[in-house]
Amino acid sequence: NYNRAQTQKPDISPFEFRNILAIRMIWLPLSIRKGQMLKYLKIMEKTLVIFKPSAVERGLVGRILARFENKGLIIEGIKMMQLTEEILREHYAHLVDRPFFPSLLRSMTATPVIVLCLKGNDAINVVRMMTGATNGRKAQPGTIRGDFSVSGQENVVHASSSPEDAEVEIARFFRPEEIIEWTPAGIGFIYEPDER
Ligand code: IDP
Ligand code: MG
Repeated sequence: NYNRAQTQKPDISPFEFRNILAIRMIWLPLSIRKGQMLKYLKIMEKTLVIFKPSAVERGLVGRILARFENKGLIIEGIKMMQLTEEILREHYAHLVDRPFFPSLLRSMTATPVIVLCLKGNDAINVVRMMTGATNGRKAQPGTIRGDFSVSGQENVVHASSSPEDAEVEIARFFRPEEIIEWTPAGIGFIYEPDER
């Protein structure tokens, strides 16, 4: 029954909810242990990944996706789409004046791409580390770019580079209803309680 994987949200009356909230607000300043404090901070992050035309065209989608799944990242959004000049001028706004921008535009619109929203503790950093340096020739072996690319432009994946960028980029490529919040049934074997 795949519904078991969904986050279980118990029915709770507004009255009970207010009580729990009041208890938490008193308890929070009292809980000085790191583990207890962490429970009240939002440590699960979401990040945006794009499988570029260089990944789609070369049939690398499954292998790259498997790396993220193997790592324990949680897929909360995934779809195929055709990028346009308009969305790329926004997404690569920091590069529009660079001489290689027309070439980057052509490359990123050459085939449809696959966009993903991945969730995890410190997901933005974790995914960037897995992605490797921009230029595939400089990226460490073992990273996605290091293992699957030899080019500065045709570097198979995009990954958000900061929490601010991640938020904007997820909203740029997904409608809110396309991001599905859920928790795998086996989350306790991916993280310890204080890590999620
Ligand atoms: P990033 O993808 O590692 O975050 P950015 O500097 O944000 O790197 O550049 C976005 C994308 O633009 C790169 O992934 C790459 O495809 C392309 N790009 C960046 N610099 C160059 C370059 O010097 N020549 C060709 N393409 C480049
Ligand atoms: Mg970038």
